[in-house]
Amino acid sequence: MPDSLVLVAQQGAVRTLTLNRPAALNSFTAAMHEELRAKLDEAATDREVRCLVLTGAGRAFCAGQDLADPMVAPAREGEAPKDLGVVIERLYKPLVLRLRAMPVPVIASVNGVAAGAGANLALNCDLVIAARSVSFIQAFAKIGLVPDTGGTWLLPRLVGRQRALGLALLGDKLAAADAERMGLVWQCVDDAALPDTTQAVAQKLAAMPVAALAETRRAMDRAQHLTLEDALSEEAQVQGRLGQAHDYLEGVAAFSARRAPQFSDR
Ligand code: T3D
Repeated sequence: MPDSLVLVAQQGAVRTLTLNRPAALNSFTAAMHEELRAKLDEAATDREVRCLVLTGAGRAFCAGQDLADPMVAPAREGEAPKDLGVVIERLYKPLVLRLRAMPVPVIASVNGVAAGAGANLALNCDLVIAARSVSFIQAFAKIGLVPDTGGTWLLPRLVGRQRALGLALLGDKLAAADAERMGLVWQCVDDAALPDTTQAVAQKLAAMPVAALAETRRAMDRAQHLTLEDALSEEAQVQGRLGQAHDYLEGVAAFSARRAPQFSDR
Protein backbone atom coordinates (compact mmCIF):
# COMPACT_ATOMS: atom_id res chain seq x y z
CA MET A 1 0.00 0.00 0.00
CA PRO A 2 1.74 3.27 -1.05
CA ASP A 3 2.02 6.07 1.53
CA SER A 4 -0.84 8.49 1.54
CA LEU A 5 0.05 11.77 -0.20
CA VAL A 6 -2.14 13.68 2.25
CA LEU A 7 -2.16 12.61 5.88
CA VAL A 8 -5.27 13.14 7.98
CA ALA A 9 -5.34 13.76 11.75
CA GLN A 10 -8.18 14.81 14.01
CA GLN A 11 -7.85 16.54 17.38
CA GLY A 12 -11.28 17.32 18.81
CA ALA A 13 -13.10 19.27 16.09
CA VAL A 14 -9.88 20.25 14.29
CA ARG A 15 -8.94 18.29 11.15
CA THR A 16 -5.32 18.56 9.99
CA LEU A 17 -4.32 17.67 6.43
CA THR A 18 -0.58 17.23 5.89
CA LEU A 19 0.89 17.29 2.38
CA ASN A 20 3.14 14.25 2.33
CA ARG A 21 5.75 14.18 -0.43
CA PRO A 22 8.65 15.39 1.72
CA ALA A 23 11.41 14.14 -0.63
CA ALA A 24 10.10 16.56 -3.31
CA LEU A 25 9.25 19.29 -0.77
CA ASN A 26 5.55 18.36 -0.97
CA SER A 27 5.33 19.65 -4.55
CA PHE A 28 2.07 18.92 -6.37
CA THR A 29 1.52 15.96 -8.66
CA ALA A 30 -1.86 15.19 -10.18
CA ALA A 31 -2.23 12.37 -7.64
CA MET A 32 -1.58 14.69 -4.67
CA HIS A 33 -4.10 17.17 -6.10
CA GLU A 34 -6.77 14.46 -6.36
CA GLU A 35 -6.11 13.22 -2.84
CA LEU A 36 -6.12 16.70 -1.33
CA ARG A 37 -9.38 17.61 -3.05
CA ALA A 38 -11.03 14.38 -1.90
CA LYS A 39 -9.92 15.02 1.68
CA LEU A 40 -11.12 18.62 1.56
CA ASP A 41 -14.49 17.35 0.30
CA GLU A 42 -14.63 14.86 3.17
CA ALA A 43 -13.81 17.57 5.73
CA ALA A 44 -16.43 19.85 4.18
CA THR A 45 -19.21 17.30 4.64
CA ASP A 46 -18.15 15.95 8.05
CA ARG A 47 -20.05 17.87 10.72
CA GLU A 48 -17.49 16.79 13.34
CA VAL A 49 -14.96 19.08 11.59
CA ARG A 50 -15.19 22.72 12.70
CA CYS A 51 -11.73 23.97 11.67
CA LEU A 52 -9.23 22.76 9.09
CA VAL A 53 -5.43 23.04 9.22
CA LEU A 54 -3.18 22.58 6.18
CA THR A 55 0.51 21.87 6.70
CA GLY A 56 3.43 19.99 5.17
CA ALA A 57 5.51 16.95 6.13
CA GLY A 58 9.26 17.32 6.57
CA ARG A 59 11.11 20.57 5.94
CA ALA A 60 8.72 22.21 3.47
CA PHE A 61 5.15 23.40 3.35
CA CYS A 62 4.90 23.00 -0.43
CA ALA A 63 7.24 23.83 -3.34
CA GLY A 64 4.39 24.32 -5.84
CA GLN A 65 3.98 22.24 -8.95
CA ASP A 66 6.29 19.20 -9.20
CA LEU A 67 8.39 20.35 -12.12
CA ALA A 68 9.48 16.78 -12.86
CA ASP A 69 5.90 15.62 -13.42
CA PRO A 70 5.54 14.60 -17.10
CA MET A 71 2.19 16.42 -17.07
CA VAL A 72 4.04 19.78 -17.05
CA ALA A 73 7.59 18.97 -18.17
CA PRO A 74 8.39 21.05 -21.28
CA ALA A 75 7.85 19.13 -24.52
CA ARG A 76 10.90 17.55 -26.12
CA GLU A 77 11.66 18.14 -29.79
CA GLY A 78 9.01 16.53 -31.94
CA GLU A 79 6.47 16.36 -29.10
CA ALA A 80 3.33 18.50 -29.05
CA PRO A 81 3.73 21.48 -26.66
CA LYS A 82 2.03 21.06 -23.25
CA ASP A 83 -0.88 23.33 -22.43
CA LEU A 84 -0.33 24.31 -18.80
CA GLY A 85 -3.68 26.09 -18.89
CA VAL A 86 -5.35 22.69 -18.99
CA VAL A 87 -3.51 21.68 -15.82
CA ILE A 88 -4.57 24.88 -14.09
CA GLU A 89 -8.21 24.43 -15.13
CA ARG A 90 -8.27 20.76 -14.17
CA LEU A 91 -6.32 20.87 -10.89
CA TYR A 92 -5.36 24.26 -9.43
CA LYS A 93 -8.56 26.21 -10.10
CA PRO A 94 -10.87 23.60 -8.48
CA LEU A 95 -8.45 23.34 -5.54
CA VAL A 96 -8.57 27.07 -4.83
CA LEU A 97 -12.34 27.23 -5.27
CA ARG A 98 -12.80 24.21 -2.97
CA LEU A 99 -10.58 25.76 -0.32
CA ARG A 100 -12.25 29.17 -0.39
CA ALA A 101 -15.70 27.62 -0.15
CA MET A 102 -14.95 25.45 2.88
CA PRO A 103 -17.79 25.70 5.43
CA VAL A 104 -15.25 26.04 8.25
CA PRO A 105 -12.24 28.30 8.84
CA VAL A 106 -8.99 27.13 7.27
CA ILE A 107 -5.52 27.76 8.71
CA ALA A 108 -2.26 27.35 6.78
CA SER A 109 0.37 26.25 9.28
CA VAL A 110 3.48 27.00 7.24
CA ASN A 111 6.19 24.77 8.63
CA GLY A 112 8.75 25.22 5.84
CA VAL A 113 9.39 26.88 2.51
CA ALA A 114 6.28 27.78 0.50
CA ALA A 115 7.10 28.37 -3.17
CA GLY A 116 5.08 28.96 -6.34
CA ALA A 117 1.63 27.41 -6.09
CA GLY A 118 2.61 26.29 -2.56
CA ALA A 119 2.95 29.91 -1.43
CA ASN A 120 -0.38 30.84 -2.94
CA LEU A 121 -2.06 27.74 -1.55
CA ALA A 122 -1.13 29.07 1.91
CA LEU A 123 -2.30 32.59 1.09
CA ASN A 124 -5.72 31.26 0.06
CA CYS A 125 -6.30 30.02 3.60
CA ASP A 126 -8.20 32.22 6.05
CA LEU A 127 -5.30 32.59 8.47
CA VAL A 128 -1.64 31.96 7.75
CA ILE A 129 0.57 31.09 10.72
CA ALA A 130 4.21 30.70 9.75
CA ALA A 131 7.34 29.44 11.47
CA ARG A 132 9.95 32.20 11.73
CA SER A 133 12.57 30.32 9.68
CA VAL A 134 10.37 29.82 6.60
CA SER A 135 10.25 31.85 3.42
CA PHE A 136 7.59 32.52 0.83
CA ILE A 137 8.69 32.59 -2.81
CA GLN A 138 6.65 33.70 -5.81
CA ALA A 139 8.90 31.41 -7.86
CA PHE A 140 6.89 31.64 -11.08
CA ALA A 141 8.89 34.44 -12.75
CA LYS A 142 12.08 32.39 -12.46
CA ILE A 143 10.64 29.74 -14.79
CA GLY A 144 8.79 32.06 -17.16
CA LEU A 145 5.30 31.82 -15.68
CA VAL A 146 2.84 34.17 -13.97
CA PRO A 147 1.68 33.74 -10.36
CA ASP A 148 -1.15 31.21 -10.39
CA THR A 149 -3.30 29.47 -7.77
CA GLY A 150 -4.95 32.86 -7.32
CA GLY A 151 -1.70 34.82 -6.98
CA THR A 152 -2.64 37.58 -9.42
CA TRP A 153 -5.94 38.11 -7.56
CA LEU A 154 -4.64 37.72 -4.03
CA LEU A 155 -1.29 39.48 -3.95
CA PRO A 156 -2.40 43.03 -4.89
CA ARG A 157 -5.36 42.70 -2.50
CA LEU A 158 -3.17 41.55 0.36
CA VAL A 159 -0.17 43.85 0.00
CA GLY A 160 -1.00 46.47 -2.69
CA ARG A 161 0.12 46.64 -6.33
CA GLN A 162 3.71 47.77 -5.80
CA ARG A 163 4.62 45.08 -3.29
CA ALA A 164 2.69 42.45 -5.24
CA LEU A 165 4.67 43.27 -8.35
CA GLY A 166 7.94 43.37 -6.41
CA LEU A 167 7.30 39.89 -5.04
CA ALA A 168 6.07 38.47 -8.34
CA LEU A 169 8.64 40.02 -10.69
CA LEU A 170 11.73 39.42 -8.56
CA GLY A 171 10.71 36.04 -7.14
CA ASP A 172 12.95 36.62 -4.12
CA LYS A 173 12.60 34.80 -0.81
CA LEU A 174 10.38 36.68 1.60
CA ALA A 175 11.10 35.87 5.24
CA ALA A 176 8.13 35.00 7.43
CA ALA A 177 8.69 38.04 9.68
CA ASP A 178 8.61 40.35 6.61
CA ALA A 179 5.53 38.54 5.32
CA GLU A 180 3.88 39.24 8.66
CA ARG A 181 4.86 42.92 8.53
CA MET A 182 3.41 43.18 5.00
CA GLY A 183 0.13 41.56 5.98
CA LEU A 184 0.61 38.36 3.96
CA VAL A 185 0.73 36.35 7.16
CA TRP A 186 -1.44 36.59 10.28
CA GLN A 187 1.23 35.47 12.73
CA CYS A 188 4.90 34.53 12.58
CA VAL A 189 6.04 32.40 15.52
CA ASP A 190 9.22 30.65 16.66
CA ASP A 191 9.61 27.33 14.85
CA ALA A 192 9.18 25.22 17.98
CA ALA A 193 5.96 27.06 18.83
CA LEU A 194 4.25 26.49 15.45
CA PRO A 195 2.34 23.26 16.20
CA ASP A 196 1.00 24.45 19.58
CA THR A 197 0.16 27.95 18.35
CA THR A 198 -1.65 26.52 15.32
CA GLN A 199 -3.58 24.05 17.45
CA ALA A 200 -4.55 26.75 19.99
CA VAL A 201 -5.87 29.08 17.26
CA ALA A 202 -7.63 26.18 15.50
CA GLN A 203 -9.31 24.97 18.70
CA LYS A 204 -10.43 28.53 19.46
CA LEU A 205 -11.96 28.89 15.99
CA ALA A 206 -13.58 25.44 16.23
CA ALA A 207 -15.45 26.54 19.36
CA MET A 208 -16.78 29.66 17.64
CA PRO A 209 -19.88 29.94 15.40
CA VAL A 210 -18.10 28.56 12.33
CA ALA A 211 -21.03 29.03 9.94
CA ALA A 212 -20.82 32.77 10.61
CA LEU A 213 -17.03 32.67 10.20
CA ALA A 214 -17.36 31.02 6.78
CA GLU A 215 -20.02 33.60 5.83
CA THR A 216 -17.61 36.36 6.91
CA ARG A 217 -14.96 35.09 4.50
CA ARG A 218 -17.53 34.78 1.70
CA ALA A 219 -18.99 38.23 2.32
CA MET A 220 -15.54 39.86 2.40
CA ASP A 221 -14.52 38.15 -0.84
CA ARG A 222 -17.77 39.14 -2.53
CA ALA A 223 -17.51 42.73 -1.27
CA GLN A 224 -14.29 43.15 -3.31
CA HIS A 225 -16.50 43.43 -6.38
CA LEU A 226 -19.33 45.49 -4.88
CA THR A 227 -20.07 49.15 -4.27
CA LEU A 228 -20.40 50.16 -0.61
CA GLU A 229 -24.16 50.32 -1.08
CA ASP A 230 -24.31 46.80 -2.49
CA ALA A 231 -21.98 45.50 0.22
CA LEU A 232 -24.30 46.98 2.85
CA SER A 233 -27.25 45.20 1.23
CA GLU A 234 -25.27 41.97 1.13
CA GLU A 235 -24.48 42.34 4.85
CA ALA A 236 -28.19 42.88 5.56
CA GLN A 237 -29.08 39.74 3.62
CA VAL A 238 -26.50 37.53 5.31
CA GLN A 239 -27.28 38.96 8.75
CA GLY A 240 -30.96 38.30 8.07
CA ARG A 241 -30.17 34.64 7.49
CA LEU A 242 -27.72 34.23 10.38
CA GLY A 243 -30.09 36.04 12.75
CA GLN A 244 -32.55 33.15 12.39
CA ALA A 245 -29.98 30.44 12.89
CA HIS A 246 -29.30 28.40 16.03
CA ASP A 247 -25.87 29.93 16.70
CA TYR A 248 -27.17 33.49 17.00
CA LEU A 249 -29.95 32.44 19.38
CA GLU A 250 -27.45 30.40 21.37
CA GLY A 251 -24.86 33.20 21.40
CA VAL A 252 -27.32 35.74 22.75
CA ALA A 253 -28.84 33.29 25.25
CA ALA A 254 -25.36 32.38 26.52
CA PHE A 255 -24.43 36.06 26.79
CA SER A 256 -27.57 36.82 28.80
CA ALA A 257 -27.11 33.78 31.07
CA ARG A 258 -23.37 34.51 31.46
CA ARG A 259 -22.47 30.97 30.37
CA ALA A 260 -20.23 29.57 27.63
CA PRO A 261 -22.09 29.19 24.31
CA GLN A 262 -22.42 25.82 22.54
CA PHE A 263 -22.31 26.61 18.85
CA SER A 264 -23.26 23.85 16.41
CA ASP A 265 -24.28 25.37 13.04
CA ARG A 266 -22.16 24.57 9.99
O1 T3D B 1 3.36 23.90 -14.39
C1 T3D B 1 2.13 24.10 -14.29
O2 T3D B 1 1.24 23.27 -14.36
C2 T3D B 1 1.72 25.43 -13.96
C3 T3D B 1 1.62 25.52 -12.50
C4 T3D B 1 2.64 26.06 -11.86
C5 T3D B 1 2.55 26.22 -10.41
C6 T3D B 1 3.90 26.40 -9.80
O3 T3D B 1 3.97 26.14 -8.63
S1 T3D B 1 5.19 26.95 -10.72
C7 T3D B 1 6.51 27.04 -9.52
C8 T3D B 1 7.08 25.69 -9.24
N1 T3D B 1 7.96 25.70 -8.10
C9 T3D B 1 9.20 26.20 -8.16
O4 T3D B 1 9.65 26.73 -9.14
C10 T3D B 1 10.05 26.01 -6.92
C11 T3D B 1 11.20 25.07 -7.22
N2 T3D B 1 11.95 24.79 -6.03
C12 T3D B 1 12.85 25.65 -5.52
O5 T3D B 1 13.03 26.76 -5.98
C13 T3D B 1 13.63 25.16 -4.33
O6 T3D B 1 13.56 23.77 -4.28
C14 T3D B 1 13.12 25.75 -2.99
C15 T3D B 1 13.47 27.23 -2.93
C16 T3D B 1 11.63 25.54 -2.82
C17 T3D B 1 13.85 25.02 -1.82
O7 T3D B 1 15.25 25.08 -2.04
P1 T3D B 1 16.21 24.13 -1.21
O8 T3D B 1 17.61 24.50 -1.59
O9 T3D B 1 15.85 24.20 0.22
O10 T3D B 1 15.87 22.64 -1.67
P2 T3D B 1 16.29 21.94 -3.06
O11 T3D B 1 17.60 21.26 -2.89
O12 T3D B 1 16.15 22.88 -4.19
O13 T3D B 1 15.13 20.85 -3.19
C18 T3D B 1 15.13 19.64 -2.42
C19 T3D B 1 14.58 18.53 -3.27
O14 T3D B 1 13.24 18.85 -3.65
C20 T3D B 1 15.36 18.39 -4.59
O15 T3D B 1 15.31 17.04 -4.97
P3 T3D B 1 16.63 16.09 -4.78
O16 T3D B 1 17.75 16.76 -5.51
O17 T3D B 1 16.86 16.07 -3.29
O18 T3D B 1 16.21 14.79 -5.35
C21 T3D B 1 14.51 19.20 -5.56
O19 T3D B 1 14.65 18.82 -6.90
C22 T3D B 1 13.10 18.87 -5.05
N3 T3D B 1 12.15 19.91 -5.43
C23 T3D B 1 12.04 21.13 -4.92
N4 T3D B 1 11.05 21.81 -5.53
C24 T3D B 1 10.56 20.96 -6.46
C25 T3D B 1 11.25 19.76 -6.40
N5 T3D B 1 10.97 18.74 -7.21
C26 T3D B 1 9.99 18.92 -8.11
N6 T3D B 1 9.28 20.07 -8.23
C27 T3D B 1 9.54 21.10 -7.43
N7 T3D B 1 8.77 22.24 -7.52
